[in-house]
Amino acid sequence: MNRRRFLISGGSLLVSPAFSQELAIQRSGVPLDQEPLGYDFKALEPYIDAATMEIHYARHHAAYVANLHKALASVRLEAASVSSLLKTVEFLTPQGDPSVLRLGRQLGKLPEPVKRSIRNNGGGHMNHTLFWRCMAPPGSCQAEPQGRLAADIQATFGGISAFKKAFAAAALQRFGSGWAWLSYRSDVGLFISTTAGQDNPLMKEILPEAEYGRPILCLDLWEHAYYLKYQDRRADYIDAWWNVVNWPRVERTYGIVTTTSS
Ligand code: MN3
Repeated sequence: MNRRRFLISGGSLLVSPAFSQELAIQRSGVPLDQEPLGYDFKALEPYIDAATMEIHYARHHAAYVANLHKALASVRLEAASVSSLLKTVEFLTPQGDPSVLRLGRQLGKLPEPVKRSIRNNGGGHMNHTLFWRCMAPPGSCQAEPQGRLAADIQATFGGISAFKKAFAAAALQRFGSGWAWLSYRSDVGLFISTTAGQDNPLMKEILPEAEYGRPILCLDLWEHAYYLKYQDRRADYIDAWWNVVNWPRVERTYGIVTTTSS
């Protein structure tokens, strides 16, 4: 019996109500509108300040959503979710081959500025949704991963401290705006990567193969995510951010991505 089959058949421990609910969310994709934030703007203090959270969620993220809707409306395009839209992301680039999916064919024919807007704003909307989901008020949950995720982080990176160090190093090396990710792919297991702008590891067709995967944890590296409190001190922001990572949620997402196909 291979590992995946074992996890499915032996996975009764994984099926908590939160897991089932998040599996349903994962299957339906990221909706086209903003989810309510699961905590108050001030809840991540003192590590992420309330003003930054409010501006980030209610203005930056909201603007990505509004601009995505504007782009879709300008060409009368309808999509079930931002996930379904970004599955066809190859059609949002000049080299996209418009021959496979109906939505893809439609996207392939759109004017370049609309395509660019869908990639940037759709990516921005999806990335921020994942980002809010993987944070929680400090002290509200365990401070380190447990169980299988902890074991796999140990096996892959040599432990949680070594993982944090490698993740921070990657995040510091990303020049300008972008994101840092911990993702999973069945043939490589866990890996760290970064993306530019609002791209993400699900954008298979436009990323180098080594960077494609299913994200379980992400960190916003745009200055708007930390400048008010940390100014140019990105390293301090990253250090502080570990205090608000929602490890139980990240573990459940890991459970989902390692036991379901994408
Ligand atoms: Mn942001």
